[in-house]
Amino acid sequence: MTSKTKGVDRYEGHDYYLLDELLQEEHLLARQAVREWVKQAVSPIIEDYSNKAECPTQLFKGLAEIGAFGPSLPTEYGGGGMDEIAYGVIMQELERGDSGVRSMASVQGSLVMFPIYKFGSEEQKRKYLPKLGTGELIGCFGLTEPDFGSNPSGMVSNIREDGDSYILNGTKMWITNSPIADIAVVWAKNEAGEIMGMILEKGWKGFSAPEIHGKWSLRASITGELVFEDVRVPKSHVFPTIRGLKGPLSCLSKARYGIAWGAIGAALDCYDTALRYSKERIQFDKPLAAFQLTQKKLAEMITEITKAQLLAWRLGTLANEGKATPAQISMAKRNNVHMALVIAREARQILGGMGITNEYPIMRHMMNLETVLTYEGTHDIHLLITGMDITGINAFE
Ligand code: TGC
Ligand code: FAD
Repeated sequence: MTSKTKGVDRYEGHDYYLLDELLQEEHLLARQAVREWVKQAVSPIIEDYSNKAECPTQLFKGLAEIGAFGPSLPTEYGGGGMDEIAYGVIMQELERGDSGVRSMASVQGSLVMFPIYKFGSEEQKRKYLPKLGTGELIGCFGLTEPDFGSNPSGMVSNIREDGDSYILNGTKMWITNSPIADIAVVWAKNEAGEIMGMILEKGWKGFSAPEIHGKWSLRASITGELVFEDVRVPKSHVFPTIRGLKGPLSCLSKARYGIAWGAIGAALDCYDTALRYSKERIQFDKPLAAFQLTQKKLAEMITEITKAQLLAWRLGTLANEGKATPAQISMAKRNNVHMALVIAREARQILGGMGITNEYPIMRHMMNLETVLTYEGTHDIHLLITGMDITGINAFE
C-alpha cells in the first residue's frame, strides 16, 4: 500500500533541512492539529467530492474549529491570535489535503475577515467577524470581473449615491464560494472613479450569485459570479475610509502569502506519494526507486521543496516583523506554486498509469495547481511585479 490510496492517508511530513528547529512550539502544535484533521476529515472524502465537482461544505465547521479562519487575526475579532508562520503552516497542511480546502480557508480568513478587520468600522467588525471566525457566516471576495482579471483597476462595477445608500451595478466573475456565501466583500468604483469596498448580504434585492460549472480544476471548491442589478447598499455597509486599488491588493498580499506556504503542502503530498510508490512498485525485478532516473526525479523534488520551505520560512519571519513587501510575497507565491506544479507532473510520471487515477492524489493536485498558478495574480503577473521591483520600470502596460 502506498502513501494514500483512496481514503488512506499515511503522510508524516518531510523536513530535509531540519527546518522544524526554526519553528516554535505553537507552530508545531498547530501544524499537528491540522494534519490530524486533514487525515480524518479531508482525505477520506476529497477524491469523491472532487470527482463529483461538489464542495464539501460540511468542512467549514471543522475548519473553524481548528482555527483555520484568520489564524493571525486578533482573537477578539474572531481570529486565532497567532503569528504569520502559524498561519503559513496551517495553510500548508490544508493544501496538503486539497487546494480547494485551503481556498475555503484563504477566502474566509484573508479575503473576507482581513478586509473587515483592516478597513471595517467598529460596528462592521463586531457584527461580522466573530460569526465568520466560527464559520456561522461564510464570505466571498469579489474583485475580478468578466473583462478585468489581471487588471482590476479597469473594473466597471459601480456605485452611485442615493440618500442613505449607494446603488450598485455590475458583475464579478470567478468568485470562490459565492453561490454559498452569506456575505460578499465587493469592490466597485464610485462616481469619482475611486475603488471602494463594501459588505453585501445574501438575499438583498437585485443581488444574485450563480454558480460557474465545468471546471476541471479546484473541483471540490465552489465558484460563481456575483451579479448586481440596482442593489441598494446602505452606507453603513461601506468601508468608511479605504479608497483605491491598494484596499483589495493588500488583502491579496495576505492571501498570496498563505498560498506561498500552501503550495508546498500540495508538493509534499505528491512527493510523499511518489517516494512510497517508487519503493514498492517492482519493474525489471527492482523497485522503481532503484533506477537512477527515478532517483533523479525524487532528489530534484526534495531539493525544490526544501528551497521553497526556506523561502516561505524567511518570508514568514519578515511578515512577523512587518517587513515583507508585496513584491517579496509575489516572488514566493510564483516560485512555490510553479514548483508544486512541476513536482506534481514529475510525481505523476513515477506512478505511470496509476498516476492518472483518483486512487492517488497526484492528478487532483496537478489539476488544482493550474488554478493556483492563475488566481491571486497569474504566474506572469507576479514575474512582472518582480521585474518592476528590481528595475523600477512598469512593464504591465
Ligand atoms: P498599482 O498602481 O501598482 O497599485 C495601486 C496601489 O496599490 C498599491 N499596491 C499594493 N498594496 C498592497 N499590497 C499589494 N500587493 C499591492 N500592490 C500594489 C500600490 O502601492 C498603489 O498604492 P497607492 O497608494 O499609490 O495608490 O496598480 P496597477 O493597477 O498598476 O496594478 C498592478 C497589478 C497588475 C500588479 C495588480 O493589479 C495585480 O496584482 N493584478 C493581479 C490581480 C489579482 O491578483 N487578482 C486576484 C483576484 S482575487 C483571487 O484571485 C482570489 S482566489 C482565492 C482563493 O480561492 O483562494
Ligand atoms: P487574464 O487577466 O485575461 O489573463 C490571461 C493571460 O494573460 C494570463 O496568462 C496572464 O498572465 C496574461 N496577461 C494578462 N495581462 C498581462 C500583461 N500585462 N503582461 C503579460 N501577460 C499578461 N477572483 C476574485 O476576485 N475572487 C475570487 O474568489 C476568485 N476565485 C477564483 C477561483 C478560481 C477557480 C479561478 C480560476 C479564479 C478566481 N479568481 C477570483 C479570479 C482570478 O484572480 C483571475 O482568474 C486572475 O486574476 C486572472 O485573471 P483572468 O482569468 O481574467 O486572466
